[in-house]
Amino acid sequence: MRIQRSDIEQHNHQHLEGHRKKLAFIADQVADTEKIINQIAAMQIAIPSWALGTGGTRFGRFAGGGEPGTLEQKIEDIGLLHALTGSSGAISLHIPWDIPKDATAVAALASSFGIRFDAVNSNTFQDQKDQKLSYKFGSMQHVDRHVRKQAIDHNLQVIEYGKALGSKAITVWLSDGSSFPGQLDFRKAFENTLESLQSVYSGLPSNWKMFVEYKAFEPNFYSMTVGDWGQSLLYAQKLGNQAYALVDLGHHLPNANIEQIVSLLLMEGKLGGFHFNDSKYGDDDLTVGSINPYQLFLIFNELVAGMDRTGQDLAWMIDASHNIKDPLEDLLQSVEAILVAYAQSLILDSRGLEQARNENDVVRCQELLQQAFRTDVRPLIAEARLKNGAAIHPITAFRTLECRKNLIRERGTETKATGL
Ligand code: PSV
Ligand code: MN
Repeated sequence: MRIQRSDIEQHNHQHLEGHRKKLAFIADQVADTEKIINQIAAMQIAIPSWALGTGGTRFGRFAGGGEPGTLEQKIEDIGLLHALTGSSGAISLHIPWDIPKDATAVAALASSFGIRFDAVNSNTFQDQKDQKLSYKFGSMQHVDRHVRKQAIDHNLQVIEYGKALGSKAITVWLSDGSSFPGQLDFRKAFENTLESLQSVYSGLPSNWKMFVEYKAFEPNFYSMTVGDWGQSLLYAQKLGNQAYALVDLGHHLPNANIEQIVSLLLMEGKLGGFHFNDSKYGDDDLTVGSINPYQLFLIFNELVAGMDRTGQDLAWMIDASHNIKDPLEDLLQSVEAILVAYAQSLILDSRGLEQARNENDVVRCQELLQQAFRTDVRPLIAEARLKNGAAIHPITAFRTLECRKNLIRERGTETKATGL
């Protein structure tokens, strides 16, 4: 399904008057609204190719119908999201779940929707059909060098797929680790992993980045070989200046201060990218901003402050896939939550905050933060969407245009997207 410009125009026409009133109200309270709206309009968030189908748990999966069965259909779905939001003009591929068979045709299709290819992701956390050696006991950390070699070759192959599509980064997330004490020599596991990553790093094109993503737990439950930001940073520092740590919100132990991690990684010039999601208990893969929007805002404050100071450019991606909502509506909510947190951090009186910090005026610090957090910035985001030719209210438009019904009509009810 392709959304027509006239559909969006009609939707916007219906909501314009209400929108203008709300915008005038916030423009009265916030300085520099024009600049902020432009910054919001420029923000692009990558959609992972594995989040377009219904997610599942190990207990079951309840498919909703009309899911994309091919990479081409996934690109069409992101095209739909991008037409509605104007902020999701990028896709992140997971290999081998989504191998582009004809790279030129796939790239042309994506560009017809205004979509570019973000980081490509490798997968050595599952065994694939016809794969020679198993990753049951790890991949890059493995005691057998043949398994390590297989994992390295896979990552080099992923880079090749990415090159053909115009990607400029590879994200390596390893499920390597151990589930029982005594199972693993931590030091050897680290050294093997580093050596394997070095082999991949040496195959990296000079204008590419490598993101080393960490996770504290799951699928291994005693130790993870890239288990926290310290280990990620250590690998990235040892690899070289094209390597960075990648932070995924759901990959921390409960109550970790993620905003502080972000701040320090940015200080070191070693934060490469971000995976957005939300969680209550673990890596729950919930919609961004659905549980803890204040944390998201605090993280964005650090991102914005750090990027302003260092001019670093980050890769933003949603990494959530759960099992209840329509996956496209879920992604629309996630994109909105990211933009809300971004906009709130842009309206923050950062000079005032600096002054209050220097005066140890803790009360004022909190007042300033919460003033920004409690401002309804949604009209600024809707205005940015208007500028981008997208919809004032994406979810309302998705429903009025009966997007899911159309997708089911085109693809049927018995569809299953590739992914976990
Ligand atoms: C692992 O939990 C992760 O966050 C990694 O980014 C994977 O690539 C992705 O989820 C999909 O399993
Ligand atoms: Mn992730």
